[in-house]
Amino acid sequence: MTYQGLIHTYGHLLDLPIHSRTVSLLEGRTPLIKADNLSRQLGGGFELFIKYEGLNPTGSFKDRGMTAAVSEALGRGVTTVICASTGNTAASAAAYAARAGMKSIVLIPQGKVAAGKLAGAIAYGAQVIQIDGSFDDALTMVVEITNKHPICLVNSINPYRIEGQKTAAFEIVDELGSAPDWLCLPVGNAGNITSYWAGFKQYCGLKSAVLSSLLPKLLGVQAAGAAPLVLGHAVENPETVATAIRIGKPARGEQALQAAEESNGRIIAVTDDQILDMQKLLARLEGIWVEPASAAGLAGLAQEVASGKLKVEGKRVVAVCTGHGLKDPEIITKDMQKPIVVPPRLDALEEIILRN
Ligand code: AN7
Repeated sequence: MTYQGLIHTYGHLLDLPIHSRTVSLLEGRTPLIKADNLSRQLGGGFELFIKYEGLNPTGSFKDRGMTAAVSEALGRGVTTVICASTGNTAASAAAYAARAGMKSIVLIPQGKVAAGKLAGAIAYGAQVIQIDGSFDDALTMVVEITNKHPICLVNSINPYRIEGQKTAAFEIVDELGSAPDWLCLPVGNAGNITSYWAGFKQYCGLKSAVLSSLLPKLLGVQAAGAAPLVLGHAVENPETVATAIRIGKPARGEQALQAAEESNGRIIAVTDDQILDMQKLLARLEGIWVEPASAAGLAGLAQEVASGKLKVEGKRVVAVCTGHGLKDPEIITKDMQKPIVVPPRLDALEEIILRN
């Protein structure tokens, strides 16, 4: 049968009201790619898989939650949705709202959103408003405005976002036959780690009574300049090259900490250099180009394995790569030398490519 999207596939496992009217772009069913070259580079002896969420319709995992949130909103007669965003939520909300015939408004931190995300939000017809402040300021504003006006909030405070995003855990279990030993992923506003944990608990619980032995340990990874869950307090001026996770007061921070603890995992931080090095390594060893934030989970894994704090020998590890590299091309092109120019003659080409 042809694929009909996440709500069609997993709707019976999601807590969505019956008034929901499905809005789908056939999101989900993203590949789980075995990454043997990278596993070897990290010392080997374990199975590493990349859950490539950048292959969702708008280029990030946000589409999983957005199909659920917008479907619920449409069925309730909502005409306008709003979100604060570091970029990916904005593009996703705008696309699903467009498909549902709704208006979308997105608030973004001024100058801190990657080009592909901003362009997406505009292309899908959102009203884009820059806030002279942080993501956290923008989130406070959208919460306040939706308390006052009949506009639907589609940030991950919206419970249906979490329901939709649980489906990534379901897919991983379906594909592997059981949960992996470790799941590593970036943490920003902490909706995704919350969703994965809820998803694994629900789906593995269906399959066996001895739940705890079947659940993965969670390794949540923040950027060092935006690591409130590692520091134990909000960060007023978060800074990181991984703008997607440039968040100082995660809305679901408490739940994220609880999920990590319950799973016997943890939340750690990595530097911007570690993130960019991993972005490059993944692209060059595996042909998988992700945006910087999406490399954070793997950068955290590499750090823990190298320091001996995480023993991966014989284990199965899934790294969630949340967004596509095309979202943020400038990170790659800003420091690079312009490609060489040659005249349109074979001898000139030969001279260049055979030189060394
Ligand atoms: C690529 O779009 O918060 O911990 O406003 O875009 O669930 O917030 C994006 C977050 C990881 C963190 N990777 O997920 C937004 C936004 C990418 C992201 C995260 C984001 P959460």
